[in-house]
Amino acid sequence: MTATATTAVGFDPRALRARFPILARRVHGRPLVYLDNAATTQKPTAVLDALTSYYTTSNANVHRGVHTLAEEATALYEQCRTRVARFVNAPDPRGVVIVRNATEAINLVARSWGATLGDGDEVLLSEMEHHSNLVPWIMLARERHVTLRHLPLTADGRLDLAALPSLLSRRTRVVALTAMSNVLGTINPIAEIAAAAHRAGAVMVVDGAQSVPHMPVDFTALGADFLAFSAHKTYGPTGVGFLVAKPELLERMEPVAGGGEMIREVRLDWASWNEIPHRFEAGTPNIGDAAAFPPALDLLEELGMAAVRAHERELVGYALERLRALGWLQLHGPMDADSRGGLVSFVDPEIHPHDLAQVLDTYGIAVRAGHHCAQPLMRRLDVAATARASLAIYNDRDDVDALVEGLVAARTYFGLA
Ligand code: C6P
Repeated sequence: MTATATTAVGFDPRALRARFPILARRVHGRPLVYLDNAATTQKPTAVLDALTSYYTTSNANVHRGVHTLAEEATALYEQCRTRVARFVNAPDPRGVVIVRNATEAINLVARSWGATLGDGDEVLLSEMEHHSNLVPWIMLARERHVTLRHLPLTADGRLDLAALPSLLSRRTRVVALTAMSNVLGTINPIAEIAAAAHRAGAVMVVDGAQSVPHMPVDFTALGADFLAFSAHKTYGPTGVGFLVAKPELLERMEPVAGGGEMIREVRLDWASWNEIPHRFEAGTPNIGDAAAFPPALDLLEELGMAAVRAHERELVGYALERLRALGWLQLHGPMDADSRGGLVSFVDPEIHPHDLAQVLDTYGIAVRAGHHCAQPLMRRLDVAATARASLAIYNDRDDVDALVEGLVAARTYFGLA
């Protein structure tokens, strides 16, 4: 075991744990080692308090009342929008649509921007996408006879950029890529690809579900047109996500759901639409969870996203080194910590990933096993499933050591050691 230490960048992950009450719990009589942060992160007390405070002091519907509670609820809800815009350096909070999650954000683009596509138009994706950035486009392709193309991967799990010129053409209307793979950990060169997409006349959709919580993400500097991410993977509540967009693109888009709040005027057989972003937020939104998200952003801003990335970069480098040294694991994705975010997918050739995850759970270690909602990538890697450990601000080398000890113990458990 290594001594607890402040990271080179200046925050102490172990000290941070005191701010996440769930991390004090025990699982099967052992201290919880939570390594499933790519699925969802844990929530700090400040978020839990904000949720309680919203419901105990300010609960009301938004944008619809002149009474004090309604004004407070609206201010809290709109503050979430403003804070998200600031956090990702979006030019204008009017470009931030509050949705349920990253999935809904991408579906909104595929349905609404996608409605401007037709026969012969192309959407460029990649082989490493999560189902959330595949299925909405498959649905679009079925409806509108759009052709889907896919950037292939190199042997070490990066986007094969050599294939880009042959896949990107004047027919390409949308390029939609993950900024960081939830299986390989690969961090993709989005700014470079966005520039190429724009030269071809396409819009750039960025799936930021895994990048926004773990590294500095600058919507403007990336050259993104649309960016999707979820609060629940960013230390915030479930049920809230964001589509960050260039306002001028949203202005040109039709709503995909009709109802209250999204209209300007309604007659019996006719309606006109509200201003952006409200045009895309039909019905009563998830006010409470939106109100509770800014404290999560406060925490990340307090640490600094460059420091968060430096911490996770150091830790994933350590994890790669230790897991590799075991000698029997197949590791997926680039082997250098600079090219990847804080997660590692691995396969023990003798133990099914589900069995491995179950044994690790008996040691209090939470990892995910399965296809990680990336079945085409599993096929490309020629595996049915992987186990995956994913890191966050409150993890340290002790957690990686516990994982390694758990993997050794699993071999003993299955009579392989
Ligand atoms: N991945 C995991 O890997 P939602 O469920 O909408 O909050 O996020 C969807 C999503 C989109 N893109 C990427 C790259 C993702 O990793 C995810 C969610 C989780 O464990 C759940 S499958």
